[in-house]
Parts: sequence; structure tokens; C-alpha cells
Amino acid sequence: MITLLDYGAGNVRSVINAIERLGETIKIVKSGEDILAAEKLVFPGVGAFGSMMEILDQKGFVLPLKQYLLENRPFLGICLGLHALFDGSEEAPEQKGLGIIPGMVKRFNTNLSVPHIGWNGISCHQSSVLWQQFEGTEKFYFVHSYHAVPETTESILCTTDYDYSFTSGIQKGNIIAVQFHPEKSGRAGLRMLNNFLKSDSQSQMPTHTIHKTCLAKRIIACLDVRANDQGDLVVTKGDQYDVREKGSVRNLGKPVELARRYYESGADEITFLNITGFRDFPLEDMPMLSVLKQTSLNVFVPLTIGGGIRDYTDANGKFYSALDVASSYFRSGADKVSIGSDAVVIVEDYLKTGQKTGTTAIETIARVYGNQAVVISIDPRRVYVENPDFVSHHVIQTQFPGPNGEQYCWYQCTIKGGREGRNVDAVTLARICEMMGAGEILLNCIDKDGTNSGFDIELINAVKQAVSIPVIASSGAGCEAHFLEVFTKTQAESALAAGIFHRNEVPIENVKSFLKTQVEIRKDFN
Ligand code: 1PR
Repeated sequence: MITLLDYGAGNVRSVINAIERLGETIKIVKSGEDILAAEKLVFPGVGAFGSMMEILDQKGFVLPLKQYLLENRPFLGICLGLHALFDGSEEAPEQKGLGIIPGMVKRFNTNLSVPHIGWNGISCHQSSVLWQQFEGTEKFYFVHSYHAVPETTESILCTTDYDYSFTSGIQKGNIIAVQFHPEKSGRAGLRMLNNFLKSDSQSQMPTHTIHKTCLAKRIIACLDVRANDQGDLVVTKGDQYDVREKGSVRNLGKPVELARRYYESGADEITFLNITGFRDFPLEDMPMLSVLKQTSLNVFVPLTIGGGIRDYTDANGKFYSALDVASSYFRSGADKVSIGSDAVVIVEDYLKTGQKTGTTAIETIARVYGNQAVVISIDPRRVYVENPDFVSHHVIQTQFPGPNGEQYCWYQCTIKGGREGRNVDAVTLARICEMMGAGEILLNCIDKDGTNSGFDIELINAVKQAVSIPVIASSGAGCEAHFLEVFTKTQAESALAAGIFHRNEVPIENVKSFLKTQVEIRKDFN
């Protein structure tokens, strides 16, 4: 029996699913006594350091947890579960950590995108039960803006490079904690968890030692989901956002089955977009929650969900905040939520007043679940202009002139799945959303969507240069070479595609084998 410390923030469902998949039963901590009675304790910290320590304190878990750790009993901390072991964190300087490992948690000090999101490797410094049957070349899924800085090196289990080398795992006696998410790291992650859970695991070093690790570019499969005219929830796909063919909604398969297929073929992440979320309230649209729950039983890579994340008042006058909606998604297995239409409205309001309110969906969700959990999905469309001085938007000079030979364009944000254009450009939107606390940009392009003509490199460069958070390039992938193009001509951290995967025109395996000698990617997904 494994005891799981769930303090109520974020997605612990995937940790539960992963442990259960490995044949163990789980007891969730309800009281301090449960901690002290544990045989093996797993602490998957999610969210923000300040709120985590506050909740642990309120629930009376701090003292029993310290006692458990000081008695050197089997412990596996994940992500914030590692940070908690230190004296404190720059993320919430007023909150004390558990003080088991001397040192502090600090924000990444780099010009690279922060959060550090994606699959990166580890250099091992100590032998451990975790490394049984490991080559040492495996990659694991990271998502964090802060990393531990131990005062001395003896507890460092492994390090990872992201601009510089940082501590990605610690081990002190039976206390082990890792910065990455084994429960989201595919088969390698499950193997690592299993090594911790089994009682007969042998401490060893992996076969190879990597001296410098490298963050992989991510390949993301996107599933646009909606009910068709018969009321079945289907994966659909539009051409420039028009999902109907001869009047009917295109049906490209079942969401849970397709997600599983993509996981097995090496997708580094899976995104579900509830494309009618702007008109249907997601908490009434329970099938989406159940799609997530079922998917997370079998898919051990990160899941993002978008569509309808905003404040909502139902027919009975009951108010649900965007945070309530997001919380339901996180509890159902999502790791990140993506905000589309509401982000445009938030930015329009901000541009009117120049003031942050602290109450927007972006700010409230980021405060509780961390910036890395908030993705902004932008649905822009090109607007050509003759002269950049004619508009007040971020204008670029384009190599693809407009219908009347225009040399300039800007990218107009839309809401409601492209149905309504607004007076905000994509570059400004991305910049303001980052300032409000968003952790990643999902950059679609209506002109390119479903065209198989390649990503909009000019758009991606314009947005990427304006923000320091990761950008997911989306829309237009038609062949393997388009992925190489986007990774070599832009700084995008990941590339997303839909149509070519759904129609099996270019399977994910082909994209990966095409890229593997030219771009750093995650290869060992089987
Ligand atoms: O506005 O917060 O409710 O969120 C709604 C979400 O649904 C947004 O993220 C929006 O992008 C998405 N959405 C709304 N309508 C559509 C539609 O297609 N009619 N889909 C839609 C957006 C775009 C991509 C697509 C890529 C890759 N889909 O994510 O998967 O363009 O496609 P490709 O590889 O086939 O070219 P809210």
C-alpha cells in the first residue's frame, strides 16, 4: 500500500493512475496520523510553493511530514514535493519550507524561456533504486520555473542542463525527490515509479552517464472535440476552422481512442480543445470531463484541455469562476488548461485601463496552479495593410504579399472559434497574457489551419520574439519537413498538428524518425 499526500491542488489523478497501473493500491492522506503510518509516502507537489506550504500547515501536515522525513522513511517527492524539502523558495519568500535539505529554491536565471517545459535528460550523480534498468539516455517531462539549489552537493541525485546545470533530483538516505514528473514521462517514468514502489529494487547507476542534457522539441497531437449533429462527442478537424463537410461535422474518430493511439506512437503531449466551449458551459458538458478521466488512465504524457474556461453563471443563477472550471479539469486529469476567447476579452479590458485586476482567469488560475498550468490559445487571422502607419497594431513586413500586393500585415485575434475578429493583435495579446501570468502560448493560425501548407513562420517569429514563455507552433503541418522548418527557422519549443495525424497521412513516428538526426527530440517512447 502506497500513501499519497494530496493537499488538494492540481492534478494528482495521473500519479494515482500511474501507481494503480503498476498494481499498487493507494491510501490518500487525510490526517497527520496517516503520514506517520505510511510504509512508503509519495508527495506529488503541484501548483505554487506558497499555497502548498500554507495548505500543508492548515491541514496540520507539516509536523508529521517532518517527523516522517527525519526518521528517514521511504519518500518520493515530485516537483514541488522536492521544493518542499528545502529551507524556502524565492516563489514565496515569506513561507518556510520543511528544512530537511539545506538550501533554497530559486527561479531560473536565464534568457531561455521560463517555465522550463518539456522533455529533458538527467546526469546521474548517485546510484539509486530509481535507476534500475535505466540506460541513462531517457528523457523525462519537466514543467517548472524554479529549481532547488542545495547548499552542499552530497544529496544531489541527478542534474539537468537548461542553459546551466541545475539539481533535478535529490537523494538522502531513503528520501528521494525529483523535479520532473515520472507520472507524465511515458514508459520511462512508469519504470522509475515502479522501481520506487517495488521492495526488491537494487540501487545502481544507469548504464550510461550523460554529461550535458538537452531539452527536446515537443511534438504535440491536438484533438478538436465537439458533439456532432447526432450528439456524439467526436474528434473533428476544420479547414481554416470550418469543421463541416457537406453540412455535417467531420468525424475523425473517438477522442479517448485517438489520444491513446497518439501516446503509443510517441506524442510528447496531447491537447484537447472543446471547440464549442465558448457556447456550451463545460461543467454541464460532462463528456469532456469523462474524456479526460478515461484518457488519463492510459496516457502518461501531459494533457492540456481548452474550451470554455471563463466565468459562467448557469440557468439557476449559480456562479462558477474560471478557476472552478479549471479546477474540475485538473481534478479530471488535465495538467494544463488553455484559455482562448476569454484571454482576448481580458486583454481588451487591460488595454482600456492599464490595470491588472487580479481576478481574471489567467491570474486566478496561475496563482493557484502555477503559471505553467495556464496556456493561452490564440486564434489569429492575417489582415493585410498597405502601410504600417495606418494601424496601431504590431505590423510585420511579409514575404507573402496580400491580394493587392500589400507588403505588410498584422494578426488579428478572434474569439468564438474564429467567428468574431477583435481589435487586438496576436503579438500584443501574447505579451500581455505573459505579463498576467500565462506560462505558454498555443499559437494557431486560421489562414494555415488544415491547409497542409506548413506553419506560419512569420507569425511564430513575431510572437516568439515578443515573449519569454514557451510557444507551441500550430496550424498548417502537412509533412515531416514542415516540423524541421518550424524548428530551424523559429525558436518555437514545440509544434502541434492535427489533420495529418488524424488522417494517418503522416504518423507521429514518421515525424520523429525524420527529425531524429537533425533536431533534439524524445526518441525512446516504447
Ligand atoms: O475560446 O476558450 O472557448 O476555446 C476554444 C478553443 O477551441 C480554442 O483553443 C480554439 O483554438 C479552438 N477552436 C475553436 N473553434 C475551432 C475550430 O476549428 N472551428 N479549433 C477551434 C482550433 C486549431 C488547432 C488545430 C491546428 C492544427 N483548432 O488547434 O488543431 O490548427 O491543425 P492542422 O494541423 O490540421 O492544420 P475558448
